[in-house]
Amino acid sequence: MKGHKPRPGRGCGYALPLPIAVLVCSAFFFFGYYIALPNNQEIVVENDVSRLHRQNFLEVSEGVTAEHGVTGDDKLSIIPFQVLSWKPRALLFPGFANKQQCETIIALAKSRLTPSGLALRKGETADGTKDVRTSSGTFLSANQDKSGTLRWVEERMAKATMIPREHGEAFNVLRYEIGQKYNSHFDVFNPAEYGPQKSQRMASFLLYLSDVEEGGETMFPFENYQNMNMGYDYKQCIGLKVKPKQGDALLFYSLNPNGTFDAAALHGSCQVIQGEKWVATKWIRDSMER
Ligand SMILES: O=C(O)CCC(=O)C(=O)O
Repeated sequence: MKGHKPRPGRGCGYALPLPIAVLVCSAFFFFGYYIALPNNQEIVVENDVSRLHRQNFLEVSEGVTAEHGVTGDDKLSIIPFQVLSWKPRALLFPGFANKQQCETIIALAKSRLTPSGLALRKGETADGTKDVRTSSGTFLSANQDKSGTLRWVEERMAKATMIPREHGEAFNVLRYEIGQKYNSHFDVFNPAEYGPQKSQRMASFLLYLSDVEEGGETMFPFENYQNMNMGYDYKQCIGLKVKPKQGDALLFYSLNPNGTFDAAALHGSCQVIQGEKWVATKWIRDSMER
């Protein structure tokens, strides 16, 4: 062993020709790097929303699932979200659905549109409230959609909210043309104004089916309980504004965790200034009774 010293110019200290030594050392380096990253491809995907947008990459099952109960999933669902507000509790799910899914829903709704209606308070008339909501729309249930897209959206939404899909009303698909809007309102029905209710709309889920060039934001004028004492005009487009983007979904809760109404959940649609807005709304009830 005496005098056994690595010779200069010989990679890794062995008597190998230099190009082979470089090759062998690189192979060891990349092998070591690979095994030092166990199962973390999914973590990279989870953080890469733009890649999720491109691939509509929704579920993975390799090596990252936990033991689950009878009604659980054997796959890991990746549903990225951003908390937009705690007052009201509002979340945005970027890239919830893909372009093709949005266009399938628009195509299904397009030939069935009629002027949007309103639930009337005691003493109100359809004529007296016709400027409150000027969009057109239609109700669609998942079993009217042979492509299965609406069913897919419902199932994914049930996972994101952990509220069973049976609590959802039919989708209300809406189209807003230039100048059209929905004045601010609550989705809950105050029994003092609307009469006795069997259940309440506890949460609302909006899937934006199109981009809008300008305007058409979903607004929350009382976000963080602001603007409540200024004699707010329900037509005004102020507060937290969520810009529609095709495929993104917005979820907000109208009931507080203790079941009381959240005043910060007042919301509406700003008027469309340029372009056209398509959105599919699903109201989620606190019980299956209507
Ligand atoms: O179109 C929107 O952004 C809001 C829709 C809405 O408020 C509703 O359908 O209750």
